[in-house]
Amino acid sequence: MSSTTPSGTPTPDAEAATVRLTVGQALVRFLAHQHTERDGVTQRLFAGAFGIFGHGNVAGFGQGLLQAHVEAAESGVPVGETGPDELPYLLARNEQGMVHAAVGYARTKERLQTFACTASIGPGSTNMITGAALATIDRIPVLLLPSDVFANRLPDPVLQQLEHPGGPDVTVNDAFRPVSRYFDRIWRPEQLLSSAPAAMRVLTDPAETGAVTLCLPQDVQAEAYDWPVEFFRDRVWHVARPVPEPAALARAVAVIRSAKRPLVVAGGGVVYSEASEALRAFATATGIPVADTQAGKGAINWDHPLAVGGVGATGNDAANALAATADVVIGVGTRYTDFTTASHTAFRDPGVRFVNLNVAAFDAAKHSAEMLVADARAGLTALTEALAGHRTDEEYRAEVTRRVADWQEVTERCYHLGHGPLPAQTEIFGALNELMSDEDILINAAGSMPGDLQALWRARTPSQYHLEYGYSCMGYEIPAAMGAKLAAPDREVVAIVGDGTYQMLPQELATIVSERIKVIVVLLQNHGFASIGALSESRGSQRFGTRYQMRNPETGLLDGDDVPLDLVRNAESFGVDVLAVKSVEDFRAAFRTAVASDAATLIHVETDLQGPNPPGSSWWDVPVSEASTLPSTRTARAEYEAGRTAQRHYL
Ligand SMILES: Cc1ncc(C[n+]2csc(CCOP(=O)(O)OP(=O)(O)O)c2C)c(N)n1
Ligand SMILES: [Mg+2]
Repeated sequence: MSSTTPSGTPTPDAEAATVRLTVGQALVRFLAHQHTERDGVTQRLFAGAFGIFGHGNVAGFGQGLLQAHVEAAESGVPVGETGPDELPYLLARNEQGMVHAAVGYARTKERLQTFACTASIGPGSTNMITGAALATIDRIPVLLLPSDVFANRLPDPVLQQLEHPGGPDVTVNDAFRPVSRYFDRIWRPEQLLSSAPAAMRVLTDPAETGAVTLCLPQDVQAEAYDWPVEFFRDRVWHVARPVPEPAALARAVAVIRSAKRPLVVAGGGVVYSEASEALRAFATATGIPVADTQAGKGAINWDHPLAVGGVGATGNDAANALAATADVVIGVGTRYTDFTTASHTAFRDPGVRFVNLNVAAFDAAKHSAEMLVADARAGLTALTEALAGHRTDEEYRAEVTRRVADWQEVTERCYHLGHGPLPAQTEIFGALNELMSDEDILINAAGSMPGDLQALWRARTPSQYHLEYGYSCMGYEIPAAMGAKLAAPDREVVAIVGDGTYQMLPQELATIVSERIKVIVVLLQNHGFASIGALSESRGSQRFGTRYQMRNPETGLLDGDDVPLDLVRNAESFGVDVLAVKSVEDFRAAFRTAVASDAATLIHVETDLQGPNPPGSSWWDVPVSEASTLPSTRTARAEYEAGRTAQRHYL
């Protein structure tokens, strides 16, 4: 029996009312009615659905998307607006890319809004696994809807079905389990009634969020059921700001008060919690310097008197010198990756202790810390209050000022090297830093860029610096820029990609063109892997296999001529405007042209493969072969063993 309006609004006899819809139709309607609320602002949880159709979803979830759209249009919803039961659909080009786009969107929205991603069964679905891992590692909410094999098993084995001889309920989608924070398979329609709300709870929980996966068998997607209309009522998920437990706060305060050389390490949690103001207030009041991680850069503006910049393996000398001698490290919203801890060599004071403020107990407990489980903003505000009157020594603060000033000189030099004949990429970053406005968004994930940016980028706002460095996934940048621009249409979104990254996942440029999304892509063309090439050389592997060269018939190796790949024409073929430059001055002009344009532009800039990169003072644990016939490897192994002696546990 159906007794609802098309929007799912309950009628007076709502208790008993049901509406007959397929699982695909029901899920679309359910998702359209989910909202988040934080600090009094309520918004839809799902801005839409990215998708690529195949036989697994075209007639199920896909039909649900279409029907909702047609019904909205028929009920008078104008073109370009979204009906109350509807999810706008965006056709992506690669399933991995569409998950990255959803992550880019959700991150720009501070995890309060996201996209659903629908994929066909088999390869369409497993293409999303890399994106799922990235989302879960980076703690960003995305809803993944991989299609799955028939629940009724009648036509088995269907196209693209894995047959596990000892387990007919095992499908390729089980590979999502370890990379999802919530995973379920909807074998029967009514399972959605409990599983869909459970999935929403995980998506909107700041401590648990990540990839949430609901596998949808293709026959079940098309199966009808009489749903209680209550299932489709507007729901609001209140995104919590847990406050610290008073006893835990007192313990944390006691440790901080005992410190002579405290240092804050600000991570992504500060940004997601919109705690920048609280962080600045904490630093200003206590005189405690603040270093940042890749996800936390910009949480404090670079020119705040107590901001010391990036810490760790790719950090700067100032932050690393302070880390090396800190007696109390206050980690706020950080998960302490090896880049932050320089593989457990950054914090060297023999008695160093940690106070970790984190919404996730899992992260708060790291390094035997005094745990302060709370929202970053609530926790920082409480700490500032409880520490009233407490301040670091003037001498320590003077040292901070001096070290930061020294590093800013290095930054200036790296920004204006005058390197030739091709520019160093640090000069391009200098130009970008100057040309981009405070609210514009810079996106990057992999290659030699993240290290340089972590050391050099002067982030003025928390939203300006969008580095995906949890999974450091080549190919994230272009689709993520698309997602970020959808989330922030009034800001310039600039994706920086290497030539290697570009070749891995350029396809969403086609989506960018078809959706008329104006992004700027800066392609740093250096004909190989500057990052892994330098790493290879430093670890004794002689840059083997890290340049794009033809196989040489004389040596049998990839050391022939440069591969005649033309990325300018390649990018043009997608329909984006392309500007090719070879100097910093021309780059500046090209960037201004790109900003002035309404269309997506890719700036192709030739840069020097060999850098130079900013000077590094830190260490990263990348094991070198213990036995080798190559002298370069043996030398590197000896250096590696020497480096390891600085590694320690924090027990
Ligand atoms: C999907 C993926 N595969 C492999 C890697 C390992 N990796 C890190 S950087 C890099 C090379 C990147 O080359 P490019 O994009 O040209 O940047 P460059 O190093 O030249 O700055 C590789 C292969 C990765 N991070 N992600
Ligand atoms: Mg390169």
